[in-house]
Amino acid sequence: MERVRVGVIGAGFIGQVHVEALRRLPFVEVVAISEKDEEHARAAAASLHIPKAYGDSVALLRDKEIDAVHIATLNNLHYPLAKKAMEEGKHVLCEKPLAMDAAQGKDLLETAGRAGVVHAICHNMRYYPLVKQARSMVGAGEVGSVRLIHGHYLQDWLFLDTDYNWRLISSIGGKSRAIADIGTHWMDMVQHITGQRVSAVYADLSTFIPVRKKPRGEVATFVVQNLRPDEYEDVAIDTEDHGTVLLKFSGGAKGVLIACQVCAGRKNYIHFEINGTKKSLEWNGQEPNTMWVGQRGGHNAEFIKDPLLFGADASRFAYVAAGLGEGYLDTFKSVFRDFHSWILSGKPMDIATAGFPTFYTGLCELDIVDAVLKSAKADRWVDVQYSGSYGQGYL
Ligand code: SOE
Repeated sequence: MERVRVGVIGAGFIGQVHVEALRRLPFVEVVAISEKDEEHARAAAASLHIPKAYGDSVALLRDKEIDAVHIATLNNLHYPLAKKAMEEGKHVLCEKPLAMDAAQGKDLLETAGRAGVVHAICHNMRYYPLVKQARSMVGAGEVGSVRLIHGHYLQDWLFLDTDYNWRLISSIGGKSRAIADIGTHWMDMVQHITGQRVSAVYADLSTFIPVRKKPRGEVATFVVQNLRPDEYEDVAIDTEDHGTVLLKFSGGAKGVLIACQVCAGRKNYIHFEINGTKKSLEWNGQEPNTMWVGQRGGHNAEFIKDPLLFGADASRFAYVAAGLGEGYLDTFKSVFRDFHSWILSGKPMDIATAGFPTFYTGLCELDIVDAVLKSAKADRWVDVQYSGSYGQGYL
């Protein structure tokens, strides 16, 4: 195989991000795109200059010219499309969350094993260069043993009751929203940095806006519409706007995550602070090219993203020199580079050494979300029951 030929399913906000990032990899070719019907598929293929358009995603999956597919659809389509894709022998990269619950996630992981395909979940946040550097510093012992892991993922795109999106509806987005949609990004990122797994949770979830105004027409992610009152219908919301989750980790660290999609002024504020027995690290995704390094008995420091100063295992995730900013879109290039390089290598899939987030990572995140929902309902600590058996390999 000289190049990986890719089909992208879904041309919404994130589907277009996938196409753009794939086009930045010289050994990948985007040959097809699919959408919910012929008209939308042709419009997407025309505007993105992609040779083939499919109004039926299963037809795309049957296209023999395609080696790998990216699933960038509504969450409730992830499971059936990923399963069908693997049955057609396609390698699969799926957007998060992997499926609607851990049972579906486990079935996808087992199907991938039987099909012998390469599989990945798009937890891109772990690919920010300074996040990789934080992992390198923790791994090298510079931070000491990690005591506390805390932070947020805050947004405001669902702040108003007229803000509407498919993620609000549990039958499409899944039983959990704030935690599954953005909280899992944070949890994947901090587990990746520290090598510690979430072992128990105590969650408090809130739906601050129980009834929302759904526009009668089409709605896209991060798009605001100002309509007349009669152009809306009231919809009861059954998913959380907010989650505060106390955390225990496998290496003894403690922590807390606040994930919320109705925080005025916070756009995509993913933030962590890690306090160890030697140093502390703090970083946020809205200013991704600097990291604060705190220490006792010395000056604190501001670490500017600089591949020349990075650990050997982190420098390949920075594409340009210090002072030249790298951001959200670059993280997709990096996770896709790892996934498609593995496909190109022809190596059999190996979850423990893949180095990129796999379906097993996605399954572990679903196990955590299941524990969060159980804890919020029971109002007590719940141990995470991991349903896969690959140990720590995914972190
Ligand atoms: C909406 O919250 C969303 O698009 C998430 O679904 C993405 O995973 C995140 O990267 C940006 O925000």
